[in-house]
Amino acid sequence: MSTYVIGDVQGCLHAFLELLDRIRFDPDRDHLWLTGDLVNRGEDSIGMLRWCMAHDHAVVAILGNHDLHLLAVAEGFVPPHRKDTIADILGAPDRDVVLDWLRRRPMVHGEGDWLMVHAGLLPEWDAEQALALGGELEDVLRGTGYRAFLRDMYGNEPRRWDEALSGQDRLRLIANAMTRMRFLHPDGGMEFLHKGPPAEAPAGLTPWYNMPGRRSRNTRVLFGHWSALGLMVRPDAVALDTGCLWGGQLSALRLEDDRLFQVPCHARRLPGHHE
Ligand SMILES: [Mn+2]
Repeated sequence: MSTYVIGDVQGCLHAFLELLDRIRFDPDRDHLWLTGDLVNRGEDSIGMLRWCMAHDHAVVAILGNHDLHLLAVAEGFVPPHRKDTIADILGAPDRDVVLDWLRRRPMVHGEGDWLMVHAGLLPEWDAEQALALGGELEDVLRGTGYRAFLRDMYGNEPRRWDEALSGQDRLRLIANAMTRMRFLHPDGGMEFLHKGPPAEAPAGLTPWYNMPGRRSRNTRVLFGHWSALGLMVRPDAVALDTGCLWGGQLSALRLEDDRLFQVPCHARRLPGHHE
């Protein structure tokens, strides 16, 4: 039995299946962790979701910002973006069952010393608190209040963690940190404008995983979302969005021995976008 974690697929089903072939993935024996953003921008988002549902027993897929965006578009709260490629899902005969499955995915997944989240963790959160906070949002998404959350999900405030936060502000902050964050200001406030590589960041911005005193530093945080960062394998943080969309690679890391597997992607998108 092996456990593989794969970075953001974003509907690139062809590359995903090629990578599974490469690692000789056996759904009866192996486990597959997906860092979120299953859909959007690639050629077959509905195919990716159907594959995950069909292999549910072997797959842990967490929610990313593109997945949450799809749910909000499907509810009619926001229009699709110009570059979205989710029409195949919205028009699918099985759309309701697929979207219902997606809505019930976890925000964060922890096992042993590993913790997987789409974007990152705020420095005040250790693994235990991150799992609890992710659970708060998961309960809402799986319950009757999910439409109210999706309707008010968009926005950058509040930017800093405060245990006293409640209601929609608390949920939006959890969602933003776990699915959108890259950089933090010195006061711990989230920055959402800069999406490029750390080396090109304006002065004063620090990648979330390098924040001094980060309480999750003894946990190996597995994440995606940051294609401009690319592959980063450290004891305390592993970044796996290697820009499949932008003509890069789709990457799998085998957790038992840190062996890396990659396949090239044949993207149809223009280079130079970081999302
Ligand atoms: Mn993302």
